[in-house]
Amino acid sequence: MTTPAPVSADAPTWPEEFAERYRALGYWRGETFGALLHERAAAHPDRIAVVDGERRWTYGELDRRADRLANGFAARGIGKGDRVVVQLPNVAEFFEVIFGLFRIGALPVFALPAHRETEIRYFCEFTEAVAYVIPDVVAGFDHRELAAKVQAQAPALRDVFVAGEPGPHTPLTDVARDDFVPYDEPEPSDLAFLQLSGGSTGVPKLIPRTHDDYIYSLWGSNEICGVDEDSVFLVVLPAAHNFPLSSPGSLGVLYAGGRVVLCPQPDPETAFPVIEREGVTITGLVPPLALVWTEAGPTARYDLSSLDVLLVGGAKFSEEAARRVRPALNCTLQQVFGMAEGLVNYTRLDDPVETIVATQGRPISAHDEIRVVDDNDQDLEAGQTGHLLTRGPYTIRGYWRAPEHNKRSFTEDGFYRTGDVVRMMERGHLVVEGRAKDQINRGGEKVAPEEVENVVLGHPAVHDVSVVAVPDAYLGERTCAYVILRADAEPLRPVAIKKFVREHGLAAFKVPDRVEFVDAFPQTGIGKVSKKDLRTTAAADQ
Ligand code: AMP
Ligand code: DBH
Repeated sequence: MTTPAPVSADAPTWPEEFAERYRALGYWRGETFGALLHERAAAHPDRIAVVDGERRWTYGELDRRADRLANGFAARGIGKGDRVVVQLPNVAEFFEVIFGLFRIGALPVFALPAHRETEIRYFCEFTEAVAYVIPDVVAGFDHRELAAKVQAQAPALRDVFVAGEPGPHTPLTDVARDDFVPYDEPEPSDLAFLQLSGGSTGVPKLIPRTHDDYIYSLWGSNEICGVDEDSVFLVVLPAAHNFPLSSPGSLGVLYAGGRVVLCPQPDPETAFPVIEREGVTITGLVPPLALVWTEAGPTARYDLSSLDVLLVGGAKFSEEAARRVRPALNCTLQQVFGMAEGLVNYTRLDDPVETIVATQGRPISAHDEIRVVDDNDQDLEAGQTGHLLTRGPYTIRGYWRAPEHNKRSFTEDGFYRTGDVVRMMERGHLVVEGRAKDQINRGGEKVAPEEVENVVLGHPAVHDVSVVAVPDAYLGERTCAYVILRADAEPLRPVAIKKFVREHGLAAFKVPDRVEFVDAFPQTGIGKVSKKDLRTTAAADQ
């Protein structure tokens, strides 16, 4: 078993005075995920916790399953602080796996189902993951083949566990054991998992979250979103994403003793009958999906009357679209502006309609510190538009193993530079006005241009490339790659670049939507590529 390095070596944590304050204020309750599932299962063993199609697991069953996996993981030498990449779609196994890992203090690394070889290899190598948990085949893609390739390149990766037909790997069902295998339990202040950042740099950043801080964001969200033991939450977005996981998400609902229902696909034809059948009361969507649901709502053949609250976030939801939610779906809209790094803002259920449709909400906590600053980090007058900096009881103080990047992404006194440009309204609500970070928000799916550029540059015919956002009515933004070919290269078609990116093994949402060949890039005064001018050209050429 590996001995984990102290947390402080991997990521900066809260200075002791802040930690003490957050405990004294009652935000950090000294709970761990493993222990809280035990408690809920003891209090109401027969209540349903997770529904996946015909499968219905009670709290008792989820708890037993997590225990059996914890024993099995421990028996295979997985222990406290070890990293395990978890890439599962919206299936019940996701919960037994993560609670099994939480219990032994091993850290799930939350990959998304869309991630492919490049991302997975990076997560496995960078985190020195000892195991990787996958489904068998999803939408025609065989995750077992990808796992075999990655395993050949990541020396630390001992095990691949499969929820389904295992192929050459180990079936998850073989891991579970009834006999107790001793393990070291985590402390509430220990890391619980590594979440992913949408990022703006060449490689994704890993976000270290502790039991204490994340659990606060859960019960804090529950209070604001009205989640209690009668809540039925539909997981429409990928379960591992921070939004459906924690805002208030599946984990918030499990904390409250409610019911989590997994939706395999996000379209109304799939989701609406599940809402009717399970009496779903609350769910969360990204703006493009919210548009599709609002269009389908009025003529739906299903009874959606159980739905009380629709959370929309991940990208800016236009005021116009926001106004349509209640008439179409007869539920309360709650805008949510959050980030896996921490800070989450919600409009309140009893806010005036104008606030609900025209702002992205205010922070969970009275102790979320918000600063809106100019380019020189000087605080602006109330109501002015500027960069959002934040610090608080559930916002990280640094990314995992990224000391250089942390110097840029955090101020000396620990504020996270969100990269978002906001304006604060009188009662503390934030309006997202734009973005300073080099990131493209494709309907809630974040694309770091630099990561895609690095891949395109590997094409033998490419001299240079610049990836920018193009406005899009449906997704908000799409991606456009401007490519300069080598002087001696044969002409290429755009599809060749797209194919190259896909074959390189990047998630499909990162493949450029549009590719334009140019002879040169517009330049800024000092000769840098002017992404601003490229964006203007891209928008005009649509
Ligand atoms: P990540 O850091 O990858 O978790 O992505 C979080 C980012 O998504 C935020 O910093 C914002 O740029 C964006 N975002 C999330 N929710 C909203 C929202 N409701 N409106 C506008 N942008 C949002
Ligand atoms: O976009 C996000 O990352 C996000 C959006 C809403 C998030 O992490 C969250 C709520 O918690």
